[in-house]
Formats: sequence, structure tokens, C-alpha cells
Amino acid sequence: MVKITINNKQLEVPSDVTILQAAKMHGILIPNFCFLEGVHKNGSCRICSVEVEGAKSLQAACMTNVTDGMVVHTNTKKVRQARKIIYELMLSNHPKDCLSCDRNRHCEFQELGEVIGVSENPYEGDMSIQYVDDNNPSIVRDLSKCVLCRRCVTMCNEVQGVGILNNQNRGFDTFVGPSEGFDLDGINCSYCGQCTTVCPVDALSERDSINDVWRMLHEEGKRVIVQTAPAVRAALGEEFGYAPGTLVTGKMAAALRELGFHDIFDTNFAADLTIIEEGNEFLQRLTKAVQHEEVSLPMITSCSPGWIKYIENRFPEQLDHLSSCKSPHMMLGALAKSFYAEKIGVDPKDIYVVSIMPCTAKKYEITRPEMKDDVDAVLTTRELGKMIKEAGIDFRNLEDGEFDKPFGISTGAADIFGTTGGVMEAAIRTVFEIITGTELPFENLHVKPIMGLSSIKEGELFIEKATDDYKAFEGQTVKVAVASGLTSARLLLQQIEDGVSPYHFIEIMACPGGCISGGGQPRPTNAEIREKRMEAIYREDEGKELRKSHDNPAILKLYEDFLGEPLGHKSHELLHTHYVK
Ligand code: HC0
Repeated sequence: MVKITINNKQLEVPSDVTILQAAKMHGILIPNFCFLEGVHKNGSCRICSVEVEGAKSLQAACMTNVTDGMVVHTNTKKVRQARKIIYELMLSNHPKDCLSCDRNRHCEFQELGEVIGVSENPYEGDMSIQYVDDNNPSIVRDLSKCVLCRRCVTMCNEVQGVGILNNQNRGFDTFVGPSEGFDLDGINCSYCGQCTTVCPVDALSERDSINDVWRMLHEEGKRVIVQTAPAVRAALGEEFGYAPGTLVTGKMAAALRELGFHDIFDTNFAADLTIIEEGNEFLQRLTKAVQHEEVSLPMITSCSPGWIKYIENRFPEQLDHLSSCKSPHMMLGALAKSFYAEKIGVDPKDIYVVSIMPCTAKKYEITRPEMKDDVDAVLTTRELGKMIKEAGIDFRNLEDGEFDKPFGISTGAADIFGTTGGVMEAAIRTVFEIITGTELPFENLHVKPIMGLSSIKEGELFIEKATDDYKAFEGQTVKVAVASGLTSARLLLQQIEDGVSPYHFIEIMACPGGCISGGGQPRPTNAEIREKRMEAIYREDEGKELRKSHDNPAILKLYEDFLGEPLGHKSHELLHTHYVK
């Protein structure tokens, strides 16, 4: 600990924190802008400038570590003037069309102006680069709105390790983007959208699909089916002022019905289905391994499209490790246009499937040629929030609604897909029971070592006794790993490439923490909010009567009436795919 003085208050603070952190610990708020909690220092905007006695110039509070005896002033005339000038210079190169901007009243730059007390725009002149990159299905970059805070650069490089966004050029020509001025579709962007979650203005956002969906909802003769991802219910409420971690499953279903969707389905149904297909695929591979046959292990989950794009870009020689399962929402789309279309007597051409996802990469996923138009549009959680507001729906006062049958029935195992480790836990709940004929012997069915928000987790299961079909597994230990965030994914892939991976099964999600912090979730997402959303996901699971995918009666009926058996002919035709280099 060290002793410092801020604004004449004597404080004791840890010796390894910055002035910004020390001040915050004691309730002293220093305006800041480019700072991203929990990651490397950035220091590009200098809005957090403070006076430090003995220093020749103002210091950036986010970049300067405290020292014993330091005396800091955060609110002097000099400091306030400096902040104002910095802000006004940033504003001089920013469009003034706030009223029609998508981030109006949700813009951190606008809020900062209020805090600093800037009410006019004294500097007029040339504007730097005016370019909009909208040549990909997921993310729109509007360089005219970029304020060069470089939060996206930090996210892309240090958190995700993708490394495609950087400062380019110098001086007035500086812009943030891929090198040589490429658009995102020309380089190895994973479309994870994490950059859109930290952008303080409207320079980075998801590609808007709202108007396409409105058009279909108003089109005569269209059957518009909607499905919602596991993580959306744990975050949508934030768009309507609920505290992070508030579950709004029932209100979300009611709002979707009011918006005019004809069938309100749940991606969770297809998450249960994924466990049956993926679980059996894993058992098939493991059986071969136990019998010393050639097989690609570890098997890796394939439901996160940002992750799929990453492995294709960076480790294409490892594609055989991916499960052949399509992601759950694609499975549901495929079933909606086959099994369900037949059941309700509607031509699949007249069915339009919309997925509400916490993810920007899902917008890209539906355009992949392997996916055969299973899903027609993806809206992010943020976009759904906007649509509900546009329609004048009083979300907070809605009576809880319900999903429709049969694709609205799901188990707790599907709920936990929304957080890192959830797909693996759901798979273990089923696979363990198939192998041993007994329920997973863990408290509350949870596989503790793979719970929580650590970016890499691992666990193992010893198979002491197995059923007759799986006798060969007795005495074996199954090793699993879970990674979230692409930097962590890279570490596990490197192990495979080096031939030292100890695992049989790996879950990978592109976004840190999994889908709860997807690129399309409400802003902001930080460590505290992530934790709250994760707890909500586990609450949803624990509140369910059925908590294992193989107990879902609607899934059992689907196999009986339509699919036949897991990994059967129909499943391969509709629910599986393969990725090629
Ligand atoms: Fe996810 Fe999914 S769990 S990727 O994280 O598997 O986006 O929530 O919808 O499809 O189910 C995201 C979340 C999904 C899919 C599911 C998977």
C-alpha cells in the first residue's frame, strides 16, 4: 500500500494501481474515454488528464501509476480547460448529426460532452476520412464517426488476438482499420463483433437487419418464424433498464408475439438436439480411439461462427477436429423448413426464419454456402431491443408469454449453452449417462471445474463402470477443456498443432465468457455484468424440471416421428455440415 493525496484527501491505495483506479476506489470520478477496464493501458485520448504536483505537464490518470506521497488534483482550472480543449478537438472531426445517429442518447462521446460541460462546437474545418465499410454481412465501420480512441484496437489485438484493427497512417490521415486500407471482408476478421461492444460511438456496429424483418412481417402470405438464443434472455432486459442478470424470458416471448411473429420458437430446443447429435458423434470418435482406430481427437464444438471463421483463417489444417454439427439455430432453421413446414402445410419457400442472437458472426454464418438458407435473418439482442421500442411495446409491463410447441420446449442443459463451459457441461450430462447408465454424480449436475469465467478451464471424468455397449471405456479418463475468447482458443489449437493436446473434447466460444458477452449484446459488457448474466443463465437451468437434453420429450418425439436416429440419414442431411480448407 502507498499513501497519496487526491484533491486534498489523504488516501491509502495499493501500490500497483493507476491514479484513475486509485481515485475510483475512493469515489473520485475522473472523466475518461479510451480506457477499457481489465486490459492493457491505452492512453490515446488524454481526457483523464490530471495535475500531479512536481510533474512538468498534465498526466493521463489511466497511464500513470501511483507512488508513495504523490499529490494529485483532478479538478483544477488547468485540468478542466485541458479536458475541454481535447474534447472540442475530437468533436471538430466528428459529424454533428446526433439526432439521426443510431447511438443518439446511448453515445459515450455525447455523455462525455455533458460531463465536461461542452455545449458548443468552436472548431470548424476539414473532416478527415469519410468512408463506410459495409461490404460484409456482420459489421459496419463508419470512419467518419471514429474518434480514434483505439478501444477496438485493444479489443481486437489484446483480448481477441485477431490483430486486424490498427492505427493506419499519421496525423490528419490517421484512421483505424486493417492495413493497406482493406475492408473487413478482405482480411481475416472473425466477425466476433467484440469491437462493436467497446466502440463508444457509432463507428462500429452490427449490420442492420431490422428493416428486412419488418418487411417480411408485413408481407402477405409469409410465415415468419422467430427463435431466440440462450443468452438473449439474460441480457435483453438491460435495453429496458433492468439490472444486468435479470431474466426476461417470458416478456421476450410476449414481445415477439406482439411484434407479429407467427411462431415463437426457442433455439434452446435445438441446443438440446445438438447435444444428442454432438454427444453421439463424440461417442463414435471416442469408441474408435479406444479401439486404436485413426480418428480426429480432440473433437471441438462448432456452434460459435466467429470461432469457425477463426480456425478457417488461422488453423485450416485442424478443421477435421470440428464437430460436423451445424450450430443450434441453423438446425432449428433447417427443421422449420422441412419437418415443421410439412406439419403445418406451408411451402418452405413461404417460411422466413429469424434468429435473435447475442452474436454478430451469426449474421455472417447464415450467408455461408454450406448452410442452404436455413435461416433468413439474424437480429442481435440490441436490434431486438430497438424493434420493440420502435413498435411502441411497453416491455416492462408485458405479461409473461410462452414459446410455441414443438420447438419451444427445452431443458436446463440448453440454457447453459449461453455461458462459457455450458455446452460441455450439457454434453457431459448426457454422454456420461449414456456410457455409464447412471446420472452424473455431481452436486446439482454441475461440472464445477468448467464453470466460471476463466478463459481456459479443464476437467476430467473417470469411467469406473460402463454399460455393456461401452465396456471398452471402463478405466478410461475423459479429458475436456473449455476456452472462450480467441486468444485462449489459439493456445489450445497450438497444443493440437504441436501434438501435445491432452484432451478428448474441447468447447470453444469466440467471445470472452461465451455468448453472454457476444458482440450483439447490450452495451456495456464488463466483468461485473458478465458475471451477473452468467448467474442468470445458471438460475434458468436450475429452475427447470428437466435438466438433461436426452430427457426433452419434444426431442424424443422428433426422432420418433421424423429423424429416426441420431447421426442417421435425415440428421446428416439437415443437421450436419462440413468445413473445407
Ligand atoms: Fe450462442 Fe448457440 S449458445 S452459439 O453461444 O451452440 O450466439 O446464446 O444461440 O446457435 O443454442 C450465440 C448463445 C447461441 C447457437 C445455441 C450454440
